[in-house]
Amino acid sequence: MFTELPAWRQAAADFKQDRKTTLREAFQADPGRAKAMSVEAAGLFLDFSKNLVSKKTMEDLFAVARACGLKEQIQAMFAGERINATENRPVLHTALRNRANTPVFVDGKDVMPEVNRVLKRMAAFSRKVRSGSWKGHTGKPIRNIVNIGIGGSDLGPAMAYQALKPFSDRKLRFAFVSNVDATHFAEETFGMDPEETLFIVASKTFTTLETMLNARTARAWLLKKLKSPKAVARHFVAVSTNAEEVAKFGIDTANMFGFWDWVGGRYSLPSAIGLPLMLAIGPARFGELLDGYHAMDRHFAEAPFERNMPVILAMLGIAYNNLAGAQSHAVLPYDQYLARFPAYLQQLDMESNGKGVDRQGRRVAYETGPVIWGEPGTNGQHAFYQLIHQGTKLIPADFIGFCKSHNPLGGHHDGLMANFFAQTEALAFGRTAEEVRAEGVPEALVPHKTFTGDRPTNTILAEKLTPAILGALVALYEHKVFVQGVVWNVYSFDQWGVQLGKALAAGIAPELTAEAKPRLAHDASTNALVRRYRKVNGRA
Ligand code: G6Q
Repeated sequence: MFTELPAWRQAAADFKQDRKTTLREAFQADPGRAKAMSVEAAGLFLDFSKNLVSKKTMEDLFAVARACGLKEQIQAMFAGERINATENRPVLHTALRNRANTPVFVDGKDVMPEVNRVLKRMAAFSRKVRSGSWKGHTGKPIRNIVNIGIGGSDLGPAMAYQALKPFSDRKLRFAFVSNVDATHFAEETFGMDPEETLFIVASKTFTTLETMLNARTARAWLLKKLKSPKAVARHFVAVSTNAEEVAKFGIDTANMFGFWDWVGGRYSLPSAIGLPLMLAIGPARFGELLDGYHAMDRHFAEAPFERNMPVILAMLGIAYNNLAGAQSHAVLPYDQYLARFPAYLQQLDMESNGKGVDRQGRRVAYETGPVIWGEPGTNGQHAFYQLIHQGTKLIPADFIGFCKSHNPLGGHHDGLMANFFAQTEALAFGRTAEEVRAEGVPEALVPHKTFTGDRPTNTILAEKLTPAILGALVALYEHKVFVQGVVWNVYSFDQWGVQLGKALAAGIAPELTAEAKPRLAHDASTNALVRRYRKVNGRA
């Protein structure tokens, strides 16, 4: 257990000591603090100096990482060892963007030729659709592309499509349908012409209830207008690891883009799951995204922990989580294109490290993954930042911003970034009662207008939001999550919690629709709710 390591005890003692010093004092005492506590990698600049830690505590935390065998575990992941032990699988999303093309072996077989082959097929298909040479059943080019998938088969491409919109072909309209609520399908496809619409059914297993139901609805929607079942071949492609189920659904496996069981759903954006993104931004830009991922992968694998961005973020998060009682972590992108980034990170982080037993199957005696949340700035400032500034909870936050905007209109970007810099400054240094008084504020209001400061933030700054920068950013968080999983000794690459919901819903579904009154054997609450639903729908 990491909590029993001498290095951890040292970190705990030093961190306690650090917290007696305010950030104002820490910055005053060390003019070199900002420089010393900043790193640069893969086009990202990270300033972590506004954290409640001294350089000594950081050293302790790196010693904890070392004592947990982090170096060896990083190597094991990149080398394709079966580190996803509960599913007996390697974890090789890094192979998907291994631009150096060095061999990566799974069971003695190099996976790179297959990875490259699928990328080539995706590129060829994307070129056809983008150029208009891929025609629909009635000979019209494709104008609408609808991705049907959920969780890992939705959040990545949906987030990245939005993030990289300035690079996308604006003649194509993209939609992402995930929810089993038919409203999602109905609203997203509203006004689309089936003759010009291509569906991508994205599902690793090709058995997920929501996705299969949406895919069947999509097929019916298409055939209602196009009549002939032959149309399906021109309007449906699949992204999956399960060729058998794809064929059963009626999609020609020639129109299937594969990936592998060593790609976790929430890590699958750089696999064929990224097909809608490639269709939007084109194969070359998609390649740049992979380059960005790869640059961060190499940084993570090679940089010493002291300069290693994912390791730094991970160990800071662990300090707040396990030594300061922080329950959540905010991600605040100052870029409207990254509006879905917090939601994407919610899955990445919470599904990976939201675990309550360790790798030995014992209930953990310490806190694991935090609640991840956030919204783009400046919107959040006018909503929930109040609590971050003056509330009683400690909420470490990542501020993500860019020096240049894709939409340099008027003074918007400078205005945005002024807020970006001002917020972390205010959070760190606050406003003392004396400062408030000096402004002539009446005494009764002084406590209300005082800001304690010492609210920790990381600032991640890049030149501009490009495909490569997005790749680096996603990889940064993937590896941060990995490091934390190592220290917390949990399995970050399974998600048994998702399976329970899938199984329970499958049991209740027939009870809702049965003609005859079903024998309900749930608890009293669930039984009553099911009965009420049946009654309102006119069922016995
Ligand atoms: C991700 C999870 C989960 C998964 C969805 C969709 O890591 O496993 O979010 O991606 O349940 O699964 P399919 O791709 O198999 O439909």
